[in-house]
Amino acid sequence: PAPILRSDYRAPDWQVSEIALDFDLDPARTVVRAKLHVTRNGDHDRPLRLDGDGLQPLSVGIDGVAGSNDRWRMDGDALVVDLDGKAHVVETEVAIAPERNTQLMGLYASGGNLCTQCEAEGFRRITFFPDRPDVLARYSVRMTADKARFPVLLANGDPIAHGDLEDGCHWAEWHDPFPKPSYLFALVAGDLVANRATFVTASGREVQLAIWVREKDLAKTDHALDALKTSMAWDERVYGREYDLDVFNIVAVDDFNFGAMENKGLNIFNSRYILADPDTATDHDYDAIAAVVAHEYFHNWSGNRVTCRDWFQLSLKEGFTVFRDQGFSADQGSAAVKRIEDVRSLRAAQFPEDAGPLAHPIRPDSYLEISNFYTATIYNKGAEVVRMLHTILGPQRFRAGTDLYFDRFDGTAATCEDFVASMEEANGVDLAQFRRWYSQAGTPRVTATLEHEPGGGTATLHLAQAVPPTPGQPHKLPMVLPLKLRLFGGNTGRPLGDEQLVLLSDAEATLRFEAVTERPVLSINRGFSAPVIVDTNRTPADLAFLSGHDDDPFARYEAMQQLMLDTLVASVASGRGDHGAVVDAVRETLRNPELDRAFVAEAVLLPSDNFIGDQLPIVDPDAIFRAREALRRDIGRALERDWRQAYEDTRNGAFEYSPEAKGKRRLKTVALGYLAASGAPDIGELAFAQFEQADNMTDRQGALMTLVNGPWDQRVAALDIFYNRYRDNPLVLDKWFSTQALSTRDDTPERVEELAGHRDFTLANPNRARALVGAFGVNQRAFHAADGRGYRFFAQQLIALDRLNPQTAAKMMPPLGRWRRFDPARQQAMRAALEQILASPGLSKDMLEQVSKSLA
Ligand code: HT7
Ligand code: ZN
Repeated sequence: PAPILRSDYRAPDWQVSEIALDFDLDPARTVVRAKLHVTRNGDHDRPLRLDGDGLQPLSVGIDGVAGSNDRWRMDGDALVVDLDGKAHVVETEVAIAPERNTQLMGLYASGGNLCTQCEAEGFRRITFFPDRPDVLARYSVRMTADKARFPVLLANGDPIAHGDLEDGCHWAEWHDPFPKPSYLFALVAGDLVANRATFVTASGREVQLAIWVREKDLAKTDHALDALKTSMAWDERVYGREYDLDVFNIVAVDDFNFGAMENKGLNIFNSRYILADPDTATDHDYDAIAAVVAHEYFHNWSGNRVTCRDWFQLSLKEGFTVFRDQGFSADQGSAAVKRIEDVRSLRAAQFPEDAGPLAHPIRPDSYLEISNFYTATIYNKGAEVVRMLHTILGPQRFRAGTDLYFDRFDGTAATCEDFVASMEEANGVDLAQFRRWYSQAGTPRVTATLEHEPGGGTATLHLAQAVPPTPGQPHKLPMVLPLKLRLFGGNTGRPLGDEQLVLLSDAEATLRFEAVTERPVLSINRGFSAPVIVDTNRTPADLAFLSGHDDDPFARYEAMQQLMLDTLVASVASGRGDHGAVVDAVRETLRNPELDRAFVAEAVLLPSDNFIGDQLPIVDPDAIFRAREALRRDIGRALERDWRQAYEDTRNGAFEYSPEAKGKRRLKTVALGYLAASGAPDIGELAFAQFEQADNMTDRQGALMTLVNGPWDQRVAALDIFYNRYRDNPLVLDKWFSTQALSTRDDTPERVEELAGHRDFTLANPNRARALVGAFGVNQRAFHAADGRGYRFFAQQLIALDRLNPQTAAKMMPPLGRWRRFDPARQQAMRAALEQILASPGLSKDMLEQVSKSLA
């Protein structure tokens, strides 16, 4: 298949002002009738081309005349209609089978209910339509279904009317007054109950909120509903954005390719991001639920009211909305810890993507399959780019820019360029060079060298930047890098001057600091002000000093991470490690009573195996594991009393979901992990007791993880107890699978193969597939087992999954594509696995793109 190019964009030939959809809903055979009011866009004689995917028209009508077959034809999957006037009405009828839809795109069945997923190109699996985001239409929807089976019928917008029919069926009509692209269309038919609330907007509009789930899950929806109300108020306060319909519905489904979907007025969620109670959801789950509820809600403005002109502009809505949800979460608890978590996930997912065969700019130039571009680069690096604008402009000017953007582009399909131009125009600034962030892929690397003559009064900071080559982009130009920095006196610990924001825009720059009378220590990229890698000439002593004294919590965390990383990289190379500096720094942080427990837990955690591997020219998973375990053991042993103390101090009373209680639980799990690493003989028992006595999932899963990574016999009992207790709860059963797939034990590859044959394992449910196969792919040591069995297993699973659900399969593939980073034997085995996937019959376009780019 030929790639789609950004440079080929052309405005649509036809616009659709209105569409009326009529669904006769049945899982086996749903009939869809669509009536489109189309108008010719510009002066041309091209026919109307309606996208379809696997559809056959049962009938086509033009301007009320049925069956005029000489005026339409199929061109591949598309329906092409010859029209001679300026405006016409085109009617189509198709039949689809939701229960056979394993791709989970279009209209499909989940848990006995029917729901839709249309982003990016799923609407064309429901009806013929110009399925592109710059065609905005007003939608009216009528649904008819068996009333006993599907008592609830929901669609976008506001409910208009409903009624019963004589044959046991009922119907409902919905109308969405806001013109929208087809990717925001949604309907749900099901046996559902609602948790309801009312929200009154700043201008006094009363909005009926409802979260729809199956009856058994109703008690688990309060947290999501609270998060929704908090998000609505936050968007009014921080961005001046109000909700605009009378109802806002959320539906949770168990089978979903992604986290959630922002369909206008009818968000559809993976149940994982809605359902929570203390017994089944961890603190991390609770936080993720609030973040995803907020994210989807915020899309009502950044995505729905202002949408994207084409899919190359995806980061316009996703990067901006992630930035918005990160701001929301930061305001709900510790902003510093939130920033640390966000940077940790950027480094875990986006940095490797930017350094590998699938690297792309946040505004890509081409794609084969757009679903492959819902990436950490588009989302998380996209958010970092928006954050840099916020940093450079400051909060007020940034807000002036977003106000202008929302006002000017409301009701339209915009581009990344429109967003940047709004920032420029609202603030009278020139962002010409900044635009390179949209076009250049790769993580910039900054070298910062601080020099100071002992006894002299001047310090000099040399900064240099380089953006590495990425596929299709061998040469790069310098970027604009907003670097927050500050100097501290290495003897007194005093700050030497204020924090500065330096905009590094040339390849090199030199800064001078006067009146520096003591040896300065550099704190740089504070708050992770630019998404870059920074190499400095700081000594281990400098890093240890900053880890205890920097006044920027992120920089403090970062100094500790760098110290740990430098130590680990040195021990991977030499096979031996000098762990004293890290142990001392961890002790100091752990014993500091001023620090928030959540921060301490993040700061003392070692970098992951994967992140250590990312620092090395050739990844040796076993050497990395050994070095990391040795450091963990030494930190555990040297500070055993401190860990026991921290563990005791963080024992809390009854479960409470507050930032403080969460911080304590986090530190408790980290302390237990270090105690386990210390080799202390009682840890199996301690962990098992925590596992059994826990009144919440964070503590229970924390203990299970410790047991599953270790040698203790209690591991087997705990896994059995966990399984039997939660076998009917799919979300918790996912944790049972993923905890084992992430285990650091030697026998993990065998165990994972065994689990793939477990009666509860299925590739048909994306959460389950991700829990086992996806988690295994990021378990560096197990996945890269020297005998290559991890690769063979992974390839087999991906091939099988690709037949069912290409999107989910293709998204899990990247760990296999990083073969260039490994030794020749692993390279060969990984390539063989990729070739095997490529040769499998009927491979999807999704997988073809990922695998062939990875082999290129
Ligand atoms: N905008 C939504 C993207 C999405 C999606 C993409 C491809 C396939 C399935 C999907 N489900 C949802 C989610 C979001 O970013 O808010
Ligand atoms: Zn989004």
